[in-house]
Amino acid sequence: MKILHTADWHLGKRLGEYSRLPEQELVLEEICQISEKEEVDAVLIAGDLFDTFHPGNDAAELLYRTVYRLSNGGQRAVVAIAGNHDSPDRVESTDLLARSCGIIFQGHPKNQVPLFCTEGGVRVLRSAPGFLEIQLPECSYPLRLLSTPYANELTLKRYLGIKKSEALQEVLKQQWQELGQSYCDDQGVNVLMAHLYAASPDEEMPEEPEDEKPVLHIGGISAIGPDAFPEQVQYVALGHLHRYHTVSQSPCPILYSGTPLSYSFSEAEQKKYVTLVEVSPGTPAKVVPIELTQGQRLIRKRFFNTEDAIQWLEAHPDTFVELTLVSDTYIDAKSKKTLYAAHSGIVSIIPEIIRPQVEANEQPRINLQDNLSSLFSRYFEHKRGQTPNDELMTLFREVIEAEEV
Ligand SMILES: [Mn+2]
Repeated sequence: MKILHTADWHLGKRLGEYSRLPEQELVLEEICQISEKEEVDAVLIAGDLFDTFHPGNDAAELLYRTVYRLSNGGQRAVVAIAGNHDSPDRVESTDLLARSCGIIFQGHPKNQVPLFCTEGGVRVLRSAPGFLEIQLPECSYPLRLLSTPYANELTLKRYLGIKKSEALQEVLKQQWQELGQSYCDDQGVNVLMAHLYAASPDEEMPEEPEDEKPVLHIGGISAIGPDAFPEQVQYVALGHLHRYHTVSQSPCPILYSGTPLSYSFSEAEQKKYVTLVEVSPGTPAKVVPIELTQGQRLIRKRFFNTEDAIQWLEAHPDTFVELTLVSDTYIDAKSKKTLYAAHSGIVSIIPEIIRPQVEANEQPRINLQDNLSSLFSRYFEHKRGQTPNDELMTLFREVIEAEEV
C-alpha cells in the first residue's frame, strides 16, 4: 500500500501584502502529479487545510478541486482532518458530497464516519469515533486509520471528557491504545493521523511562526511524546509544525510532512516535501520524502548600503525578501522607494541603526535630577540615534501628567 502524507496547506495564506494562492495552485498541482506518478492508494492531509476559519472562495475552490482530483474518480481514498487554523464545522460541511468521491473530511475529534462505498471501489468497512477501516481497490488488505483532528481545550473536554487535572497526553494515549487494541492487527495496515504538537522528550522547542505558538501548549502540556502512540500503529502522519522532520523512529516512524511552501521567514532555509509511505501488514513502513519544487523562495538578506541591496534584488527576482539595511541613519523615503521599485517581492525593510562610537572619555553624563522629559529625550536619542519628534514628546508629557493625577 502506498500512502501520500501531506499537511498544513494553509490555503488562502498571505505573506505581508502578497497572496500565496498562485503558488499554492502550482504546488498542489505538483502534489497531484506525484500521487498519479507514484500511483498512491490513499492521501492523508493532516490538518490546517485553510489558513483561516472563514477562507475565501478562491481558497475553498482550490481545496475542493485538488481533493477531487486526488480522489481519482473514487478509486483513491483522501482523508483530511481539521487543524487549529480550520473551522471544524466548515471542514465537515461538505463531507456528505465528498464521501461519494471517496473523500473524508473530519473536523471534530470524535465524529464517526458512516459506512459507504464509492463507485471506484473505496469502501469504509468499519468505523468508530476517531477510527476508520477502509478497503482500497488495489489492495488485498485494509487501511486502518486512527485520526485526531485538532481540538481546543473546550472541544476536547466535551468530546474526550478531559477534566482539568488530567493531562491531554494521557487521554489521547488511552483513546489511541483502545482503538489500537480493538481494531488494529497484522491483517491490515495501521496508521495514525493527528494535528498536534509532538516531540521527543529531549528535543528543543522549534522556531515556529508566531501564529502557531498557542497550540504548542494545548491542554497545558508541552508536547505529545512518542510513547503515547500505540504499538500496533506502523506510521504516524502529523500536521502542525511547518518543517519536514521525523519526531521518532520508535515505536514506528512518526513524521511531520511540513508545509508545501515556506510560509514565513522562519522557514526561509527549509526544503519542502510530501512523504511517500510504503507499507504492508506486519512490516515496518518505508518512508520516502519527495521534495516539492514549486513556489517562491523566502530569503532574509542584510546589506550595508542601498546600492548593494538593489544590485542583489535585481539579480534575484521571483523571491520574497525580508531586507535588513544597516546604516547610521534612518532609511529616507527616496531610498525606500528605489528599493521597492527594484523588486516585486519585498515583504519588509528593517532598518538597523548603528550609532557612531562614542569615545569612553566623551561618555555623556546623565544627571538624574533633570526633568523626566529631558531624560526621556536623552534615552530615546541613545536608543534610536535621533531625537524624539514633537508629537512623541507631547504624548510622553500626557502620559507623565496622567500618572501624576
Ligand atoms: Mn497548525
